[in-house]
Amino acid sequence: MVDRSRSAERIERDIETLAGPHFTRSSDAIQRYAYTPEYRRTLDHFAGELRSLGFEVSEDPVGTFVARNRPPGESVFGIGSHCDSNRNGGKYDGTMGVATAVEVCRLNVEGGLDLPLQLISFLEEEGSGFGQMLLGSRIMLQRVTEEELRESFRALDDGRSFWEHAEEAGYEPARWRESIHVLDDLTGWIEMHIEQARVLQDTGNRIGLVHAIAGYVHADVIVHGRGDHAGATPMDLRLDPTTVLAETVLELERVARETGQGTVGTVGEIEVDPGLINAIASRVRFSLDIRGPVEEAYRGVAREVAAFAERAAEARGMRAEVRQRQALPATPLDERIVDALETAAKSTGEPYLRMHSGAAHDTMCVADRIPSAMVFVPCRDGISHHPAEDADPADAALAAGIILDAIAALR
Ligand code: HGY
Ligand code: MN
Ligand code: MN
Repeated sequence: MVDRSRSAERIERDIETLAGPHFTRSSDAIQRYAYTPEYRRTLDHFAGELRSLGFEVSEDPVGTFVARNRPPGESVFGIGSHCDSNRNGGKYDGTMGVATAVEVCRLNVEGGLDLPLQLISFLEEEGSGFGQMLLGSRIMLQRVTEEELRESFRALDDGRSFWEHAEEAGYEPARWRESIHVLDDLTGWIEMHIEQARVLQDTGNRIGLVHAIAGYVHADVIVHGRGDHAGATPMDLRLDPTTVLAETVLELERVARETGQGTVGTVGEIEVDPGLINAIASRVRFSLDIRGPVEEAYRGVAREVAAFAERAAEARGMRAEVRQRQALPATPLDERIVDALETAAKSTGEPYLRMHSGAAHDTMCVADRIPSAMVFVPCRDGISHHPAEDADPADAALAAGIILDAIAALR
């Protein structure tokens, strides 16, 4: 029988350590991302924990973290998540999943099970470094192009390319295609993560067994207007691109609601040039994040809203460009692994729920090649991508025991 209170203490210790000043670039939120000292220290923290358990630690050609307790070529079961953060992140998104995977590795040793395991912590799941969500797992699954890595993907901090930053950090981006070999020996994959919504909390469940993950479209809309004086320019002589932004935000809300089927739409990034109180904008750029569990539903909303923005700009004598940043399909997960997790959850007597994930996860990429599933734990009031994010290490300890039992049963 797993001593869950000891597991909860160890998971909490890792989370609280990694919430310290050496592991975040901001004192107001958790902020760490690829090729920064804070992220390097986070990986080094997990490397130390895993080496003490006899794991061999390495990184793929661009920096995805890998640790395994078997030599290459031997089958292993994959566990992990990501430990980079949203730029306005909380302590638990991603990091609790990696800390729980490390706890699974500890229990595997202490319980004398010695199950073959490989822990992975994916680079840039949040996209906080280069604006490209799930970048490490998309690279691994060859869902990017070399041109994007060399040219288009640019650092939010200094505009330099991903390639340049990866080389400067000592990695070999030219070998990015070899990243796929991290998956070579995997017989399955389970990622543990906080739910990032409030379904588990509001239904009184401690564990979510995730059988599908919503797909998404990420795009940018750039509207070109004419920068004029805010005071001297009469209303009927203006080409003000912020009017198209305003109309499109409301149209996105209307179409997403009307479409339903779990479809959601968000405008999270807004840039106004020059962004001055007394100057009409010459250009605005805003992001579109459109997701849902039903592919044709959310992709339909993305098409409709893009066409709306172009028409709305033209009707006002301006031009709108819509550029897709990336898109990943809605992803069903592996029923056999979900069933094994359900059997393990049932044996604990604790309340659990089968559900889909509205948030994106690296598991969407891994599932393309490897039978995969996810385990959720509640986070308070569903708050996430915010420093007020809060979750209970006791739930993570429960998840660790369930994951270990499921892996043992799947052998
Ligand atoms: O935005 C997401 O779905 C993930 O948390 N990066
Ligand atoms: Mn996450
Ligand atoms: Mn996130």
